[in-house]
Amino acid sequence: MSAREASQDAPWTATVLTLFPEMFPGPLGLSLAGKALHQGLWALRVLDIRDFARDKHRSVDDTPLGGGAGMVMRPDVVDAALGAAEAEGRGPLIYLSPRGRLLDQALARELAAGPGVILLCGRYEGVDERVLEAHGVAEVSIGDYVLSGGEPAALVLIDAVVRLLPGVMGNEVSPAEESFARGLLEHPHYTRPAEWQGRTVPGVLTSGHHERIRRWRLEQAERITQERRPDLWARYRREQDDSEG
Ligand code: 4FV
Repeated sequence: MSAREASQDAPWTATVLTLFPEMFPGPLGLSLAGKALHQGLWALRVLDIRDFARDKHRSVDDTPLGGGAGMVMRPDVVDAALGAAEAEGRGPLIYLSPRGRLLDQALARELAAGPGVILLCGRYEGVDERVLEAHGVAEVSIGDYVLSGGEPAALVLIDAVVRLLPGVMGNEVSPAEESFARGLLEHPHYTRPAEWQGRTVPGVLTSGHHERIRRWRLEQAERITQERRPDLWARYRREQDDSEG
């Protein structure tokens, strides 16, 4: 079997470059993602960036040119690590950073449709710009706030993608995925007991009338999206208008 054939039926693979390999798989080793990992429905490779340090002090960072606080990860060390990852990894090269494209359900679906991802986790103030340019690294952000490292963002991205992989969530599409697939926030959820602390559940949910239940849930998802995320609501309306032509 050729390398190409071997790679073809290899599972979706996350290759992670980090200074804290012990952070992985972490939460991805438990629950849905953990079970899927042990079933081989996806694979995780973790490379320690410090293993690519050259000097006897195994230093991976240096002071920022132009002055300023903090440290910057060295281009030569990150370059060597990226080279190794590209040799064995699969999928797009992604640097987790607040400058990146915001991770959303559409991007998670896009990445799940590919062979995997190679994730570069920064620390300190970040990585020397030249090595990002040299490798054409894409940037992805999980939100407009500053983390102490890219690792938590890598865990979030992998979790959002792995649950979309075939066989991971079984064939039932989760309501959450369904809502976001429609570009809406989720409708409220209820379970037994039907009365809790004097609080009842909307009658339609115990009516057994599936079409009414489906309509009620859509109305709720639309109402909540309009109230809480006018940006998503505007996009949803636009897509509706487009689909109605
Ligand atoms: C981040 C985010 C993030 C910036 C400097 C790591 C930190 C440090 N990554 N979405 N927000 N990264 O804050 O992805 O190196």
